[in-house]
Amino acid sequence: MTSITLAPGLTYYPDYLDRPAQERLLQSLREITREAPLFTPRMPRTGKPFSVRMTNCGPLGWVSDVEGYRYQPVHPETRRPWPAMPDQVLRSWEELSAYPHPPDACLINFYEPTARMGLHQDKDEEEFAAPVVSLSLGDTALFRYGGLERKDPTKSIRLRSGDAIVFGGPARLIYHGIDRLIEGSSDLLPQGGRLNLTLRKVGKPL
Ligand code: MD6
Ligand code: FE
Repeated sequence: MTSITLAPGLTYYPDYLDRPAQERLLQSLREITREAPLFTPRMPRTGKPFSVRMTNCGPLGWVSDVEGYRYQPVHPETRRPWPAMPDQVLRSWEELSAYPHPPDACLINFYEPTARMGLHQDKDEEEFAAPVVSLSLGDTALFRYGGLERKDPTKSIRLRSGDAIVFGGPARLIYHGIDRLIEGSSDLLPQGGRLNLTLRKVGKPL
């Protein structure tokens, strides 16, 4: 397994999932989105829709609407519990997180070719001792990351299908976002676009 340290706590694993593993994960995600359809999150206060659609698996899911950002145990539209996390996802967490408890949330982001995600920090969790583990499938994305303050200088890397990144330790709260996709860069998703999974430990361990 190749790992590249991009900054203290920020590790990049190019080609972490080989093509058969990517196809298995995609199949699991198809089953998850049948149970828990992709929804369009909205910005707190303004209600402006995100360009990315989302769903979740695992005990908790991240949602955003006019009321704010939060984790909750049910889908915001169906009101049903989120589907279980696939074993493959749990194994990736065990391999990459160096954290002794399982994740309790896996956010699934789906990008159409023109979708993007503005610079943000992942800070709605209680347990910052656990990293966030990210897996990418489908079209290549330009991923931007900076420092602990929004104004800090940024760098960008391309995240390709099968790549993993881990945000932990001093990088756990750095700003990051997706500038754009490179359309047609992967043939994994028949209609194009990109899927990103972020695995998190939300609550403090018991
Ligand atoms: C994405 N990723 O790759 C968006 N957050 O589509 C994230 O927002 C992210 O990749 C925390 C840690 C790793 C990430
Ligand atoms: Fe994030």
